[in-house]
Amino acid sequence: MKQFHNFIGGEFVATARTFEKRAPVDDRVIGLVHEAGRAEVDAAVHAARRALKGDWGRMSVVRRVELLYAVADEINRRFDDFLAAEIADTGKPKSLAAHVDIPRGAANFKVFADIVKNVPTESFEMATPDGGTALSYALRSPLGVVAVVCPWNLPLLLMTWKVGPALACGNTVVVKPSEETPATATLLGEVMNKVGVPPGVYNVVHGFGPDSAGEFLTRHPGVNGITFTGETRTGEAIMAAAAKGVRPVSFELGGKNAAVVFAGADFDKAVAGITRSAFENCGQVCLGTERVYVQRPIFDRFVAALKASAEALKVGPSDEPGVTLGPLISAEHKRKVLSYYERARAEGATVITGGGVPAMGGAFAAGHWVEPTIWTGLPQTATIVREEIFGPCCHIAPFDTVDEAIALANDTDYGLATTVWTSDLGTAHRAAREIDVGLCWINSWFLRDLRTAFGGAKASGIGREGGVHSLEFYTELRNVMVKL
Ligand code: NAD
Ligand code: 6OD
Repeated sequence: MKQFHNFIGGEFVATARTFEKRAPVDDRVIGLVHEAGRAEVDAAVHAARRALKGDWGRMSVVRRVELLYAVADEINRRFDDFLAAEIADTGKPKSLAAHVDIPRGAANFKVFADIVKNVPTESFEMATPDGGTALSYALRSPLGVVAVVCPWNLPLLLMTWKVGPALACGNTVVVKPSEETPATATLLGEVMNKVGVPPGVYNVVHGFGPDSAGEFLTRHPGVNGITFTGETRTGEAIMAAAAKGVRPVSFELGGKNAAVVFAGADFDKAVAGITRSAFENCGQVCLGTERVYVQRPIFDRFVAALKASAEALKVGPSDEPGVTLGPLISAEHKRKVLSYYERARAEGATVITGGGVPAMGGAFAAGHWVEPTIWTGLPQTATIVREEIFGPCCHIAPFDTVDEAIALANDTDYGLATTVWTSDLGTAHRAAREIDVGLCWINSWFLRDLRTAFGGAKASGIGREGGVHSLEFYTELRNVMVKL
C-alpha cells in the first residue's frame, strides 16, 4: 500500500496515526496518509525557520532562481509520475491533468523566478529642510515562514501557484495539502531534495482542518503569514486563527459565478465556452459557472444547445479515450452535490438534463459519479442559485436588458469570476466594469497569463496573487532613507 509521509526538514516522516486515501473512480483504498500531529507541525515550522535563517535566507537571488528553474525542470522530467499521482488522487481525465495541472505545476516555478529576478524597487531623491539631499530606496524582504493551505480540485496547480512565488521571494513554506489529495505535494518533496533545495525550505504536513494539521499550522505562532485556497467558511476560521499575532492572509475562496450571454454573441462559441466553464473537472473549479443568464431572444435555443452539449460529454475513468468528465472527489462531496440536485427538484426546478447518477459498470460502480445537470425555472432566491455547489451543474435564466443582466450577475454574496459572451465591445466593457468580481473573461474562460492579478471580490477572497501582485503578499517592503 502506498504511504504518504510528511516532508519535514528534507526528510520523509511517518507518524503513528494514518488515514485512508480512496480513489474517486472506484472508492478503492489507494494509500495511507500519515497525519501530522502538533509535534510534526511544530517540527515543520521550526525546520522552515532554520532554513530561512540559514542557507536559503543567505542565498543570492540568482542562485535561488536557478534552483526554482531546476524544480520546474525536474517536475517536467518526472511528468508521468506527477500525472499518475494527480490522476489517482482526483480521478480527473488524463487529458485535463496532462494539459493543465502538471504543466502549470512546473510553470508556476519558472514564472515567479523570472518575476523576482527582474522586479525593480522604487527610489526617490528629495531635498531636505537644511538644504541638503536625501535618497530613499526600498528593499523587499521575505515575509518569513508561510503556511500554504490547499484544496483538492487542482492540487499541484494551486499549491505551486503559492509555493512558487513564496520561495521565489525568499520565504520558506509549510504546505498543508488537502486530506483528499496528498500525492503530488509529497512527490514534490522528492523533487526538492533531488535538485538541492536546502532542507526546511519546503515542508509538507498532512491531515485535516479543525483539530488537525490545518488548524495546528494556521495557529502556530512561528508562522508569519497564511495563504489559503478553499471554502469561504474555512477562510473565516483561518482568519480568526491569523488574528492572533495580526498575521497577514491571502485568500482565494468560493464562488457562485455567472455567465452572461447576449443575443448578438457568437452562439456556438458561447455554448462551447459554457460547456467548459460549467462542467470541466466535473464542475470542481472555483472559476466555474453555476449561474447562466441568457438574453431572451436566444434563450430557448441556448438551453437546447447546452443540453445537447452536456449530453455529449463522456463520463468515465481518467485514461479511457474520449472521456471529458471524471468523478467527484469523494463520497462525501457526491452526497453534497446530490443533495443540491434533490433540493433543486424540491424547489420546483425544471430538470433540462441529468439530475442523477450515471450507470457505471464493474468496479467503477462504486465511484463518485454524478450526471452533468442543467436546470431552468428557479427564482434568484432558490438554494441552488445562491449556494456554491462545486459540481457539474448550472441553472439558466433569461434576461432582457444589459442593466438586468448586470444586476442578476451581481445578486450573490460571492465575487470571484464572470464570463461575458457578446460581440458588442461597449456591452463587454460595461459588464467588465460593473459586475463585481476579481476576474472577468470576455468571450473566453480560464484563459490565464500568470503575470496578471488573480483573486476574488466580496466573499470570494482577500488580496490578489499573480505577477508582481504576489510580491505584495510574499514580501515586506522596507523603506530606507539616507541623508546624504
Ligand atoms: P476546504 O475549505 O474544505 O479545504 C481547503 C483546505 O483547508 C484543506 O486542506 C483543509 O484540510 C483545510 N482546512 C479545513 N478547515 C480548516 C481549518 N479550520 N483550519 C485550517 N485548515 C483547514 O476546501 P475544499 O473543499 O478543499 O475546496 C473546495 C473549495 O475551494 C470551494 O469552495 C472552491 O470554490 C474553493 N476554491 C477556491 C479557489 C479560488 O481560487 N478562489 C480555487 C480552488 C478552490
Ligand atoms: O490558474 C490559477 O492560477 C488559479 N489560481 C486557478 C484557480 C482555479 C480554481 O479552481
